[in-house]
Amino acid sequence: MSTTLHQATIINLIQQNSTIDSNTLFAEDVKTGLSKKQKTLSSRYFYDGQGSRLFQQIMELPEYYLTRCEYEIFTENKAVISQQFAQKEFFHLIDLGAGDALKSKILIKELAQQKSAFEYIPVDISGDAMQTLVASFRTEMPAIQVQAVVGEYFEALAWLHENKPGRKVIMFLGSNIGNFTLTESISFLQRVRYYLQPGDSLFLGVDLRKDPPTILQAYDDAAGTTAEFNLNLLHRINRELGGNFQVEQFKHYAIYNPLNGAMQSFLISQKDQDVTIGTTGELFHFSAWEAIHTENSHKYSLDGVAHMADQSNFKVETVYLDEKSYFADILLKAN
Ligand code: AVJ
Repeated sequence: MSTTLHQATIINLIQQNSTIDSNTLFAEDVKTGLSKKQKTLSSRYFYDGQGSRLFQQIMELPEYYLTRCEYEIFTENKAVISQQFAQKEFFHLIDLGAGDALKSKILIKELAQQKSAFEYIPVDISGDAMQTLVASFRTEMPAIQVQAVVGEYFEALAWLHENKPGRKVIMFLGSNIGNFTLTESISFLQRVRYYLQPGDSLFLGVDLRKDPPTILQAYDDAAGTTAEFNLNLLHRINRELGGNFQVEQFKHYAIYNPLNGAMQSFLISQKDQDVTIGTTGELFHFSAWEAIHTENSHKYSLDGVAHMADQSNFKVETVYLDEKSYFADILLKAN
């Protein structure tokens, strides 16, 4: 649905029937993950309505430094970053997983002040988030051209490839790349690179390696919000797939491995128990203290990022750091 009355419009790439499809996909992924010898559930399923609200709370926790560090980088460097983005010609500023776009708006305001010619294209799987974002642009910055896209990252990039030719700057912020394994993140970067021309850019946010307890506490906060966020995955299975998880019989557990920078989260069964999933009729057994692996949040070295860039045909142009060097936003140029 789009209208000429506004500069800010939304396109929905998710098919009408997708509630059924996405539920089936969720059920299948749950079945596959819980059937494994080492049980897993994908972190991509954290973000239902409740999970998204809990993640908003996580971003405000004193222990969760990531968001504040990236906000600092944007605030301190907005003039230079905007100049690097803008160059001469018109460009598309694509924000993968935009959410509330709190950090992106800092740059957008700066770009507008510098009178840059650009269109802002936030991409998110949450239609609600994109409605809210578009509405906020209509009131806060009505002059900015905004084309929100509701869909999966590569579905959106394929649509943009067809419909929005021209120079592109893609942002992938918040260390969202950290949920991928090293192999997955290189193939992600290669797929992103496919949609870019030489000279186009990728602005990548990554959480850096640091004193292990600092990292660990960010994923095991004192208030228990991260535990609630992790356990919500079981509540979601109960709600959407008719599961009968006794959620209080599971506990959140987080470890950091300084050898490979893998911050890992688990849900641990505190007793011997069976769980059935109503929609598929599947039964899963949990031994006492058996773990479900639910998330990786990788931490990087700058050399590691340079290696990933190398493997995906990007060149590291500029590295922006916060004062403590906890987090980096890295401008990569497509070769
Ligand atoms: C949204 C993937 C960047 O890994 O830090 C926060 C999600 N998980 N606390 C992260 C998350 C637990 C977050 N990302």
